[in-house]
Amino acid sequence: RPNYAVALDVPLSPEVVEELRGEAWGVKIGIPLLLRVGVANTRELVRGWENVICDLKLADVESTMVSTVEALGGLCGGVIAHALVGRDGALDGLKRSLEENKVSLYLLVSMSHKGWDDSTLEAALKVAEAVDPEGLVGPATRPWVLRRVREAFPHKLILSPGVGAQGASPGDGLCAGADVEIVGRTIYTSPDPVEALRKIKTYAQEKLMSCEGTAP
Ligand code: BMP
Repeated sequence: RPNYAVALDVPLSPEVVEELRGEAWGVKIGIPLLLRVGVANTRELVRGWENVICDLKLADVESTMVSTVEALGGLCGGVIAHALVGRDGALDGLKRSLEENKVSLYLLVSMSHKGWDDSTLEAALKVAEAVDPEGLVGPATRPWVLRRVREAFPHKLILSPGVGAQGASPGDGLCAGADVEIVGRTIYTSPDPVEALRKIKTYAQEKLMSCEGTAP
């Protein structure tokens, strides 16, 4: 069954968010939503979700990353950081701190936009192998990259953005080995976000049945 994370970069009504909860694996929140409505309202909005992934794209020294997550006061079930900041003085300490608070770490090893330079991919994967996070983030827009991430991490959770507004089709990420596709605009700009997510899932389900490879 296709798993989705809703990228809630703008607020939707609590009723719609609650309905989306019944259809999605998780919700991804980040700087746009936190700045728009604040931490307290964000917490209210995502109450009850099993997987709340805080996408702060952390890419800093350890103390700043740890302090940033602490400032969110237990809001996050998972946190996304850039793999390329490396371990010593950065991700090792972040992971330790997250573990103490039972928060999962997801490492971003490649981004979905055109300008991302995948000559850094192997370096990012090497950092990720050493850090041993809960999961990875990689692009649905470049399936060959996702397949490489899956090859490097056969058993880790892979989250994949780029479906919809950025050009990948529902199921592209899943067919290339991702466990969860992340979708924002196609859902939150729709007049009926819940129906939009249902349609995406139906499309992905059909694609999953016909694609080969490492689909979950
Ligand atoms: P959309 O479906 O509207 O393109 O949203 C994708 C979401 O995933 C956004 O929240 C974006 O910040 C995030 N994202 C991305 O698009 N590409 C990446 O490589 C990593 C991301 O986290």
